[in-house]
Amino acid sequence: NPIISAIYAGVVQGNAKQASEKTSLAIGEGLDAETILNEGLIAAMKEVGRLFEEGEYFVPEMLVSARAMQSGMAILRPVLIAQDIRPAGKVVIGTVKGDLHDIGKNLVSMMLEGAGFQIIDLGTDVAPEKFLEAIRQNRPDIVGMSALLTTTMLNMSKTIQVLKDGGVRDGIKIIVGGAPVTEKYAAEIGADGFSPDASQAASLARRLMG
Ligand code: B1M
Repeated sequence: NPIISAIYAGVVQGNAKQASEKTSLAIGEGLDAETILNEGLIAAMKEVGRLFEEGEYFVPEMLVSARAMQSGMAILRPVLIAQDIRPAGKVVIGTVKGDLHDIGKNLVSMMLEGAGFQIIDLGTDVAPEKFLEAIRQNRPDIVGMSALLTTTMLNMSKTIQVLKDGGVRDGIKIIVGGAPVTEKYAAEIGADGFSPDASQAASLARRLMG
């Protein structure tokens, strides 16, 4: 379908106007919302992830594409909600306590949204108790933690302990990332997954959903 192709191209090229206008057009033409989502927006973000992993796209290109995807999502979301189309899963995400860096976390959120997940973003400087409360309230499938400082990285481990003590650890999958975080550290603190970048975080989340 040429309209779906135009949505796809709008997102891959980072053209937010094209992505949102063509999404409106597709809805107006009566195209299926799930098709617009899966073959337009999500397929395009998958391609953006691939281009990033191949080194053709860098963080700025990925951010611009993610914004284009979000502008299409903003138009499609009410239609999806009205049709009760289920998201791929629910994710609670935040940057851990003491840490104010949020560019990487936002990028991860956008890639997860691009992969069809519903995102509850707790922001930065998120205390372990705040993660716990958000999990109790929202019942997510996945909890994501980001840290950019070697000092705040330790709060990932503290948060996992608080989630264990709060009795919610077993019902969720925990994924972690951020510049100082490694696969080895993730395993040490008992996280379920680590991803070095936003694009692989989306494929990791899909894998963890089974
Ligand atoms: Co800060 N800072 N900073 N900083 N800052 C670093 C991290 C630092 C490495 C710079 C340096 O000294 N070379 C250094 C940390 C040293 C260390 O701990 N080893 C540092 C420092 C020291 C500080 C302050 C302490 C400086 C000071 O005040 N003395 C201070 C701390 C504030 C605080 O948090 N309490 C501070 C402040 C700031 C700014 C506010 C000025 C600003 C943040 C603005 C913002 O985020 N809104 C800032 C910035 C911009 C940086 C650098 C330059 C860039 C970080 C960034 O956004 N990268 C950074 C240097 C660097 O990393 N080269 C630095 C781009 C982003 C897309 O990458 O965040 O790595 P990243 O995310 C990636 C992956 O890591 C991964 O996917 C993302 C996309 O591919 N990922 C995940 C991230 N989270 C994930 C979660 C996942 C999965 C993957 O699952 C849930």
